[in-house]
Amino acid sequence: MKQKEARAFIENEIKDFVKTSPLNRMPDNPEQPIFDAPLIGFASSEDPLFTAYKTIIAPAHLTPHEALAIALNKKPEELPAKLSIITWILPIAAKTRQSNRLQKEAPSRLWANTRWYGEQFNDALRTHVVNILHEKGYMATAPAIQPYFKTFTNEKGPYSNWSERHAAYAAGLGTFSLSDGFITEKGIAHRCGSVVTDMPLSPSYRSASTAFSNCLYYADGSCKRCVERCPAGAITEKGHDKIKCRDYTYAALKHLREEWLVGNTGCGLCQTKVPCEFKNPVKK
Ligand code: B12
Ligand code: SF4
Ligand code: SF4
Repeated sequence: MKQKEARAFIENEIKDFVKTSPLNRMPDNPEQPIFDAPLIGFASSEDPLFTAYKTIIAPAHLTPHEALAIALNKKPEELPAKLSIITWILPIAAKTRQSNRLQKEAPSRLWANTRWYGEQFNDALRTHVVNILHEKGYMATAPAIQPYFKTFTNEKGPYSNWSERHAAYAAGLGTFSLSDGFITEKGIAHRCGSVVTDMPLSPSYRSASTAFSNCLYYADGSCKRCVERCPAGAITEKGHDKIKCRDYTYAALKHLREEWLVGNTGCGLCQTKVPCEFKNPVKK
């Protein structure tokens, strides 16, 4: 398969799965999708960013070669020199975003369902992409659902050994922001995922001039709407305090997890009722 055809094949498979999977539906309303049509991008393991992430994130952050090698019980040098990273953005449906705009202290029920059931769908999509690559005879892994996937804590707060947003940044799908969220052409209210494979796929073009250029605050010092939206006081002009955010979402919202029977409600008030909610606010 030529690289252009291979990209189209992967894109169609992901779009189709998002459109047709019964898991991409709210549990109490099968008519209501959790996520809209995805954005899809491709990155190359040859991109020096993946080594830079060992400094930008932490030494424990895996390169694509490490992530695939551990999954296959091989050494990184036993794999082909060039690997591809497939990444996707799942924009959160309008009805859910609108319900969260009304919230001031805690997420809406639809947002919490998106965090919990939407991530189960995202896991199913990761598995689906790995399976179709295996069927075509390629190696593949979704690092975020591997047993080796871990979340650590340092003085700045939690981080993981495979950051989905940093993979999406490498694939040109968006940039980071004052609130820490990842702003794409479909905005900041989304969930994302990725797969590493040896299928040859040409990388997408990364047009952003910096890792923060889609955020109005970094573009011209304006906006800061996410600062006002955060009930935990976790966002300031200095950025996002991950410890305050984590403590708020886990400790202060415990009663909602119990009431709604979900393992995590998320929060996302900083991702709704803000200019970057469903579009790139810097784009003219
Ligand atoms: C740990 C974790 C958390 C922690 C810490 C979040 C964090 N910012 O790291 C806590 C519990 C606080 C958290 C909260 C939330 N989370 Co969370 N979380 C994760 C997890 C599991 C790992 C994140 C990670 O490894 N981060 C690594 C650290 C270092 O990243 P960072 O601090 O954001 O990175 C900064 C630096 O790298 C910096 N930087 C500095 N210099 C440079 C230079 C370059 C070149 C680059 C590229 C970057 C860069 O830019 C970044 C932004 O400041 C991911 C899932 C995954 N496996 O990726 C989800 C994930 C990040 N969470 C997600 C979501 C949605 C949330 C919440 C909205 C909760 C909810 N569902 O309602 C909040 C939002 C918090 C916020 N304001 O961003 C989504 C993010 C999607 C998005 N729209 O951005 C993810 C990707 C899950 C998913 N599969 O979709 N989360
Ligand atoms: S609300 Fe404004 S300042 Fe905050 S992340 Fe979005 S664009 Fe940036
Ligand atoms: S930074 Fe954390 S606590 Fe604050 S609004 Fe965003 S998700 Fe909620």
